[in-house]
Amino acid sequence: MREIAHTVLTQLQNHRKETQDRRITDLFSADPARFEGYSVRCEEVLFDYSKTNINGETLECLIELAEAAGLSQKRDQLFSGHHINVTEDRAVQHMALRNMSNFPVVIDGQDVMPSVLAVRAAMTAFSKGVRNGTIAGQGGAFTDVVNIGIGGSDLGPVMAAAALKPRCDGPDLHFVSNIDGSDILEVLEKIPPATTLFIVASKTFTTQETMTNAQTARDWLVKALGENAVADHFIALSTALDKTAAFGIRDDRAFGFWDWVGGRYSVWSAIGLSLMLAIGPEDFEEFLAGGHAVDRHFQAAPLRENMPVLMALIGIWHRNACGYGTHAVLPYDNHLLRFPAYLQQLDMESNGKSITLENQAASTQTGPIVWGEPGTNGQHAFYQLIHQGTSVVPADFLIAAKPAQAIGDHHEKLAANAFAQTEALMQGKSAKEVEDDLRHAGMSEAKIAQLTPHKVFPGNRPTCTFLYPGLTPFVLGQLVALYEHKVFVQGAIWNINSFDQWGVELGKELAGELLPMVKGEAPAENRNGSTVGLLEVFHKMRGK
Ligand code: G6Q
Repeated sequence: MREIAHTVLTQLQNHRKETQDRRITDLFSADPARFEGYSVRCEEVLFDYSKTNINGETLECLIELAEAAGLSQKRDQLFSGHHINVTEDRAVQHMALRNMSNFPVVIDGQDVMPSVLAVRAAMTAFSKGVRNGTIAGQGGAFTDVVNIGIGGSDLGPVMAAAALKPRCDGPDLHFVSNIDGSDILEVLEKIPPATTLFIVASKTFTTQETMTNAQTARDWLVKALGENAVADHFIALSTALDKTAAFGIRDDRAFGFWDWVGGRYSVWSAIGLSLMLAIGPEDFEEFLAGGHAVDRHFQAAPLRENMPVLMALIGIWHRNACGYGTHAVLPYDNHLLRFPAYLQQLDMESNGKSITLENQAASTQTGPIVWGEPGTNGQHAFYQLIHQGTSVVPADFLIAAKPAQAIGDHHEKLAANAFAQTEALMQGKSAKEVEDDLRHAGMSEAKIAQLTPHKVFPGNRPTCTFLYPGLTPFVLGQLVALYEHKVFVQGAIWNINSFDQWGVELGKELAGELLPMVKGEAPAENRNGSTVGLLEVFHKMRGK
């Protein structure tokens, strides 16, 4: 963090110290219009942050921090194609993929929109062909599609296909990501080779997991249908089109993208083809349009009304002023089952850094641990800690006004639970309230004294709520883009590079060294005692 921003951060931390005992409920008592003042709308999405411990002064300080960190200039650099991913010397322009305007997007002196639109047109034509059966496998129209990819080449389509499940009217979609053989075997067991399309989704086309799974799928298909079937049954999504041909994939079945699309930002690109096959090109365009609407909002709205900026600033308050270490994402929307996992990659791979852009050790905490599960399931599991544990966990709640599938009063009950949890977390329950309740229930004074401390809820725990009419492709596009820009704003304030991921490399390197030892082809030399011991027992357990 740079000097000036640091000074403002210290002010913010002092402000926190001074307001340590402030109750969120008191902020509501002091300001009857707090909901209006501390909620913001962007198209279909309402973001309510009134149940956080933030007032006008806090917000002023946070906005000052964003300005001191040069947020507006950094945002301009992002959208104008600067190589802000400095360690990889790349621009960051996934927004071009959802650019629904007629404006050019220039990267390295060239408008990339003609290539973006050409790939999208090719994806659309291919999707239409597969969905109407004019593009078919050797046994006829494709009934099943298997996306083989991992990390950014998996999580986006997996999350979005689950989110939009009621819209999935194309071939059945399967995802294989893990190198664990069970992942692919369990899919291969249930699909018919003659009507299955395999998508090899890999930006680099070198990732161990994906290339191993792709080769296994290829061998399986060749065994069933012969070598000639590969050209009809395999397609690729990659930036390495030279490598896809070597695998046996036809040039017109390889859908490209570019190095300015980071893996975890690639669901908008050709990597989204499995999603497009499942929901159809029109819905996919709606998804892009939702993302684009957020891009326009992020660029134009004043900071005080800018949804991703506010999301980020609230996160900074919680992380750097209040010292909270984690952030929970709690969708009251079963279709958002994989959204927390998606956000884990987006946030933790982007901002889990400790070196600044000036090559200094970060002097403040950076990205929090992101986690979560859909409600109401979580309520019967980990919410105990959120309500009464020693750690405060700021949480995002997400809920649609209308259900994806209506039945009885399920949705009203779901919504009541979501709103109730945010109330309970904020209000808590005092010892006096507990005692009154217990007395009213006729309990003895001795028992009341023993039980009361266990039934007290400290409250004052912050939550934000996202409310939207229904989980449409447009709304999903908005939600994803909102969190993307939130992560960008936080990275800008922490002065780190949110777009590289060197931290995933060392483990890969060591796995490469260890493989011959695991296979028993090389002795376990020069390793630490634990690894040597583990390898020895591993081989013994395998009877070798
Ligand atoms: C994302 C990361 C990472 C990447 C996977 C798959 O930002 O870079 O999750 O997406 O490692 O990489 P490939 O697409 O190259 O196979």
